Amino acid sequence: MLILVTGAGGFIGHCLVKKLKADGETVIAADWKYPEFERSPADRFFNVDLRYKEETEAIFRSCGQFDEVYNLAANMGGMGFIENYRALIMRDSVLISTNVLEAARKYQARRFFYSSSACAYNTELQKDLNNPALSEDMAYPAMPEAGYGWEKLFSELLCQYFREDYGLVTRVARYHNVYGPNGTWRGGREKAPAAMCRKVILTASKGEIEIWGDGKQQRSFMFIDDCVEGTLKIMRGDYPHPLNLGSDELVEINHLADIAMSFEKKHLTKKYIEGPLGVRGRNSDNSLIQKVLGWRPSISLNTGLEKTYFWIKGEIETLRAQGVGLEASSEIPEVTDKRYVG
Ligand code: GKE
Repeated sequence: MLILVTGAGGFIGHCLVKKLKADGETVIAADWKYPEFERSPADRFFNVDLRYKEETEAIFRSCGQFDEVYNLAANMGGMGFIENYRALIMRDSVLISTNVLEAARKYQARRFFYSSSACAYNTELQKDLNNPALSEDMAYPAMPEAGYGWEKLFSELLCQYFREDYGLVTRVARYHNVYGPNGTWRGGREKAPAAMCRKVILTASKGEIEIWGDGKQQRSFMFIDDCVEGTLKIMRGDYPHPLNLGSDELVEINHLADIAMSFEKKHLTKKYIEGPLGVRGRNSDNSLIQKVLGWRPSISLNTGLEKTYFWIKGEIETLRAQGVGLEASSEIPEVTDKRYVG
């Protein structure tokens, strides 16, 4: 098949391209940046800015009719980023989502996939610890994560209306905090799993690591291989409405840090500091995806985090050998690239 993956310079997009190439597909990649850690195996890589209609359409004009379009492009990151750049994220991602969807319609793509997020869920339902897992109907009445979450809901609805009004076959997954090798692990856009690994790796035993908040926040974290496999399942299935794609293995951030420490038997103390917290508790209810697609994630947090930990450790050793200084503590990213604020 001829397949387009936007956001192919990002973590999940790049891993999806690798899987599709391994399956023997013809894969066109598009992003304003190349993958951070390794070369893209795509048959062609359009280094374009999908916020602009012309640049987006040029891909479709040049490649012809796609069998599948996966729109994973967005300006996003972990809480350190999405809490500090709401206008930027919402403006950029609404433009990207709209341009890619419209081009897919105009050039008659056979199927369209959009990566939504657990941040689309009503935050009022995520205020308690040991909270109920989020099922798909809990996005409305709407009160999603500020900025980022509203763009996700907007784009979900746009996919629904393009299906209803134009007959475009659209599929939507709500990703729940995806992590793994090749994921961003420093610079401020990283999410908690990579952040905990980096902090533990860069802190000598008996030292201390910083944790935002009280560490009692709860999340579930889905390993990248499960995310890629579930994405293909949803794209190629017949269920047209948004589906959770996440792990239902609930973990407290304090315990996430303990798991990271266990890999090299480090005993570090936790220093609780101010930071962007997001919701108090969030988990994925996987009963609907199991019912409609017979699918559930298969990689445990311990297994996935260990792979991630030692991959990050390898990256750190490579950078250290190049004389790059590295910080354990998290930073809030300074967005200086002019395209982001253009
Ligand atoms: N990133 C990060 N870095 N989070 C930390 C840190 C740290 O050093 N220390 C503690 N935390 C806490 C955060 O305060 C938050 O309560 C929890 O870990 C998870 O933060 P996160 O992984 O950055 O992001 P969230 O799960 O809150 O939200 C993310 O959800 C995804 C979908 O599930 C979003 O930022 C998006 O990346 C995405 O929509």
